[in-house]
Amino acid sequence: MTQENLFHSSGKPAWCPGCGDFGILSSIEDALVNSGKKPHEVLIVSGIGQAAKLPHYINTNGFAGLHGRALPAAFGAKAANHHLQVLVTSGDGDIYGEGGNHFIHAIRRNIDITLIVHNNQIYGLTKRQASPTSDLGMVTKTQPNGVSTIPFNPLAIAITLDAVFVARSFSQEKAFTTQLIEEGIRTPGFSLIDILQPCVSFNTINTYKWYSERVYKLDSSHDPADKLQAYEKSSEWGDKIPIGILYKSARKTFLDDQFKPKDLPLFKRKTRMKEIISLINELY
Ligand SMILES: Cc1ncc(C[n+]2csc(CCOP(=O)(O)OP(=O)(O)O)c2C)c(N)n1
Ligand code: SF4
Repeated sequence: MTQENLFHSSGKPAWCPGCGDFGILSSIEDALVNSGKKPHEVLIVSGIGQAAKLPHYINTNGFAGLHGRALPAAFGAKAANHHLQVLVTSGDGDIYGEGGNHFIHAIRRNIDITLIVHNNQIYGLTKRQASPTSDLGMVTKTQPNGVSTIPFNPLAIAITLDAVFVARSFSQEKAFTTQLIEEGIRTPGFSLIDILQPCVSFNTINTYKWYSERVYKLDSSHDPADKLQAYEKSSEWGDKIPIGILYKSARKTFLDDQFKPKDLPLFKRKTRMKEIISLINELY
């Protein structure tokens, strides 16, 4: 980008030098510029963790929720103002672990939110405990004998639940990540972009080198409309890890029946206090 990025904030991120989170922040800024949105039209919601600090470092509206609760907060905001472009950025622990239940049901409802998960396969903020995506055998402070529970596969779950846009990227592939986020933003409904993000301080296994040696871009032989092919790709993990758009489908979003794009957002409508009080009295 040559011109000044409107979304760039002067705040200095409190991330370790070399952390993959920097690349993701920069890709989100570029994707938002390319989307044609203005900073006041965008809300970024997060939970708790290193990744979840991102809304502090970007020039948009921001909301830091409780641990694992970014998605319900984001849904509330989208329902109150359907004109807002709502993004969620958080870590694999926050979204797939503590927030796992919300992850599942937000996809089922097809809420129009772009979810960007910084997947470093570890709890970074709390200094190296296994996360739901840690590989089997990984030794951590809390798993001294190695992780023995099978990893959570967010892409396979999202495909099963017919998420409308399911993609994976690698934080070092900045331009590629930008494109995927942009497409996620443009897609109406629930988009998942899971981004492999090296944690240089606490994950000494899944490093830049480890990911670089394994990731490859899906080519035109992959058809994102083919659910079975998407499944196959979502389970490819080890010597080869595919990045790109794994799955795309189209269906109505949760709010499609409630609001038309031109409708006045809920928060601008007059509160009908009399009716609300009578409803409360009826239920009380
Ligand atoms: C209810 C609650 N439980 C546990 C914690 C402690 N905690 C803070 S961040 C975190 C995990 C963060 O991991 P992840 O989401 O992967 O983000 P990262 O720091 O790796 O970016 C945990 C367990 C908390 N803050 N609140
Ligand atoms: S601990 Fe890991 S995830 Fe957190 S800022 Fe440092 S490198 Fe990034």
